[in-house]
Amino acid sequence: MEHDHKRIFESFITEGTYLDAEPFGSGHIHETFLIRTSEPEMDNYVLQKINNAVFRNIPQLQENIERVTMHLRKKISAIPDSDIKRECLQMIMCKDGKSWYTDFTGNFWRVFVFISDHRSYDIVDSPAKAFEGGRAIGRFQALLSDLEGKPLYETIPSFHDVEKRIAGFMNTLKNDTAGRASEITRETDFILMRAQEMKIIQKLGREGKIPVRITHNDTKFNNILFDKNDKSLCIIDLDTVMPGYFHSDFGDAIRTGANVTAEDEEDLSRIKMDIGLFEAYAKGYLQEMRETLNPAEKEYLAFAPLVMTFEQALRFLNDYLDGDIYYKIHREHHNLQRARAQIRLLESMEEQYREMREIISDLI
Ligand code: ADP
Ligand code: GN1
Ligand code: MG
Repeated sequence: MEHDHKRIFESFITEGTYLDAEPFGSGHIHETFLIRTSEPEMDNYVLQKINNAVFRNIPQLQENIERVTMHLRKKISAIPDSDIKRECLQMIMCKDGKSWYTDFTGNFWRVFVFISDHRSYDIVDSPAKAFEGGRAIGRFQALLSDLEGKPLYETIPSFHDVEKRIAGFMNTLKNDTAGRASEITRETDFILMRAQEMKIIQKLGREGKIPVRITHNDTKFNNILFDKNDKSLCIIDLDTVMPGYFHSDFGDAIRTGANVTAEDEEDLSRIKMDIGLFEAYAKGYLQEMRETLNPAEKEYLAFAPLVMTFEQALRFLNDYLDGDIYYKIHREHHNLQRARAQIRLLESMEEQYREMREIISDLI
């Protein structure tokens, strides 16, 4: 459906004159557009049609982001020489006083200031970038550790609850609504064989050994924006900032930032976790977070990428079984392809797990 981007954009309190809109970025969830303004000295903007099948409660989602960005803004602006415009995501209010706009067909829209002159990476090609990414995520977690007020809303309930995801997968498999279960028996066996061991972080969480923190929960490497010198600038995609375990952020950044290929690489023989990128990321992360992590968090840090890669394989496979209803897909069988790539990546991590553990224990 064609939307009137100009009219929607003009419902927000922006500066500059609408020039044009074009689809932007490679996110899997929202529809994102870059809005250019006519005046070169004015900001450009990002307009997003929020995926409300994924995020069911828009007021809560938006309230979380308002609180988080306000807190980050306060803290980052107090840092000497900070460039607040580019180091902190800025959401723009709508003329009716809310931070989102509802169009006449019931779609929800929001606007951010476009972070100018940034780089983002779907694949990381140097330890220096991995180190910077690690630092950025560590810093992000540290900055949010003293968010005041009530807990953030759980914008997607049980988002990284591996136990629930496994149970949900069994159910999807049984119902087999899209009639695809028989195509994926190898992948299903792979998942089920590992189901028990992947629950360990959650079990330690339940026992109170691993604490609930404020985490980003979607630290795909391309959600870290860099400047032109490849220094980390800003963490975006704040929809899932909520209570969680540090491991989810560490693990997901390794899953995406230490894989030498794309997340959906078709040639499985090319997929590998690069141990040098892992080490560089861990160094950056621990530089910021070494003092904060408790012993159990440290002990299970090296295992986190395996859990997150497992979870992602499971989620892609589950969506394939469901008939591709959650993630944007770009071709037939895309979710199956993605799941296979994650399975191969997990195997590569398993092959290198001893080394991963040694690296973390040397760094701690
Ligand atoms: P999704 O949840 O669909 O991944 P994101 O919020 O991550 O949505 O946005 C999708 C893409 O849009 C990002 O990967 C990034 O390239 C771009 N993007 C989002 N917000 C901004 C921003 N404020 N400035 C520049 N680029 C942005
Ligand atoms: C989605 O929004 P995006 O594209 O950064 C997803 C992540 C997955 C990722 C896999 C809210 O991330 O959890 O890990 O795709 N986000 C949501 O590519 O489900
Ligand atoms: Mg994103």
